[in-house]
Amino acid sequence: MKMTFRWFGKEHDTVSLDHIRQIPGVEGIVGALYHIPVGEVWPLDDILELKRQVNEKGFHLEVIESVNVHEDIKLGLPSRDRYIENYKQTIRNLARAGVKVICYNFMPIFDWTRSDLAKRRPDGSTVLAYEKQKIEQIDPEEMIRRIESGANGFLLPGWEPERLKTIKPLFSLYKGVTEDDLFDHLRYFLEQIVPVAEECGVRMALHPDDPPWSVFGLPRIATNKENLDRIVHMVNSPANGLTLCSGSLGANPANDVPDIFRHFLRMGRVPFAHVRNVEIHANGDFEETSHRSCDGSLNICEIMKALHEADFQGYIRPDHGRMIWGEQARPGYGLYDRALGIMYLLGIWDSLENEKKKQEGEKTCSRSIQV
Ligand code: DNO
Repeated sequence: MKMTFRWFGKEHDTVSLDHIRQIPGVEGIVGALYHIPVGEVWPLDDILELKRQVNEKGFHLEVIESVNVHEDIKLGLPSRDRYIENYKQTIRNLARAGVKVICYNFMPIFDWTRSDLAKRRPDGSTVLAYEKQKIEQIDPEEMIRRIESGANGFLLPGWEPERLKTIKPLFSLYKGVTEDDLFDHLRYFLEQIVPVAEECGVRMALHPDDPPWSVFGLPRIATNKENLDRIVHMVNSPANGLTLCSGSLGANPANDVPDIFRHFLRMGRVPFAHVRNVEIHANGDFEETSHRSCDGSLNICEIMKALHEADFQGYIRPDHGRMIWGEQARPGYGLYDRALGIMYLLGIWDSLENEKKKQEGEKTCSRSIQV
């Protein structure tokens, strides 16, 4: 397991690489080029510059989150081919810079969706939260305004203003696009990009939809075990992988997250994992919590156990953290609670490793006695 930390770059993050260096166990930075419009090729020089900054502080840059997919590809428009060619070139450029995993998602128009970016928890921390009723009552444009005004002046990943300017025409383009259409459009995309990823030694890692259900009437497909299974079978290659995100999948209590992890880990399709906790309320609303199992609805210990049992060699990162200790940062992406999250995840991992070593030690011991 290789521990990583998401970083938004010198100009866009309150957290510095020097801060991240002081979190025990972090080996790599999960980065992206935020100045390249969706659909355009990521220039090699810009990637190399990011890599230089990250390497200079002793980290690797082997995971990218995300190379976003142009809406024309998700919509299956004839213009998609040009964007797919660009995507292939971005994969090649990233591979030349040593990138091994590319995280992406296939959610129409919106990335992750929340009704509240700073809901107060009983301990005084604030967290990202989702209330169905609030989402149902607002129109998508109002939603964007709220997200923008609650973002503490930061650009939120997946909510880039230039992409969202086109929201109204996009909604009409999605009218009539069904889940099966979206599966077809994803298949078309994967059939073209996975061979390129294979050739370059890169693994694609689809992020599940967050939350894992339809919002604003738009189709969503990366929502549960069955659909993810359908997706990994569309192109049978280890390069067609998943970013298993416990918090996204776990927002639906029907998703048995440890079971989903075990299933896809057994198949060897999990190059990247996001681990965080959510508290699900009786009416289906949810809010994010600390990473600790007893603070939320997910059994994080069991999820880590699934990774450990599979001898997980991929990349992992703590996911969103609460805003604590007066920190002012991009919602979900402060330093403090994500650092606490890492210590929790590593604590579980280390104790599992310790047990394993003890058992192996005992085995070796008893074997040598028998001999
Ligand atoms: C939110 C993130 C997502 C994720 C993308 C991956 O904080 O988990 O924005 O990066 O969905 O493509």
